[in-house]
Amino acid sequence: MLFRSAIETRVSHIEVETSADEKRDKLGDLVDQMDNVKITDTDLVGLNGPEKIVKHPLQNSWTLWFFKNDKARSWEENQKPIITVNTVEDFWSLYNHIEVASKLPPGSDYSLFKEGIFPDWEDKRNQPGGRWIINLDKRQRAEHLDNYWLEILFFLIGEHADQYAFQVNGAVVNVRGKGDKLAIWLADATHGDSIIRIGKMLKERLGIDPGERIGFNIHNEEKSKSSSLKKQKFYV
Ligand code: MGP
Repeated sequence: MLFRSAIETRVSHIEVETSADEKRDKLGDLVDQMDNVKITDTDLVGLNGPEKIVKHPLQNSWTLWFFKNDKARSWEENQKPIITVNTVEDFWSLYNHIEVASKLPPGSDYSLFKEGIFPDWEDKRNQPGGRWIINLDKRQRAEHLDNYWLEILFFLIGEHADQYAFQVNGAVVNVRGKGDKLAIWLADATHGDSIIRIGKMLKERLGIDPGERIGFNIHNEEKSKSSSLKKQKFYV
């Protein structure tokens, strides 16, 4: 929250929709609108010389992707990169301009991945990996979805996995009528220690009851097997 006010002094050339309905209708357009958006120092108004705000660099650059469930297109084609950010301020600027996950139409996803990683199982940096999954039932959306997603975003951009941060490729939120899903995607499914550590950190950060179990799926198994045969290799 520290950086919100600083960011709000900026003018952006992204149009901000006003009503929730309008936002929903225009989500497809949002992807197009944001296609060419670059958040730069020129977005700072009237701040020159010593007053100029110094942006706080993130350790990695992160790309936000939006998945729009368009049946006329392939799964891969429905994944659209929105923007890449590499400072705290640009992250907030982006976050403040987009709809929260709970307001997205069912079938949509947001993904935040390290720059250069496509948010799919096939990307060479995802292939050997897997994901920690948090399933929410329908009633949990209002209370948890947006908070959990924001906590996960902080976990990523703040490199909260510390010495295991090399494992963290990205995260996805799936907004679904049947129940939403959140996942943190890790790079290497053979690196048991770091997987368990990250799973525990995730549970703790989200305040998930220690008695509740979450599972880690290996991408290769998810790709090749029907959901009834999916195996979860790790639990915390
Ligand atoms: P989903 O969107 O991850 O979850 O996968 P959803 O909608 O809850 O469905 P469920 O099957 O988990 O209950 C839905 C479908 O999208 C998958 O069955 C795949 O067909 C496709 N899909 C999902 N992912 C993550 C990928 C991916 O990484 N690559 C490709 N090629 N298809 C994917």
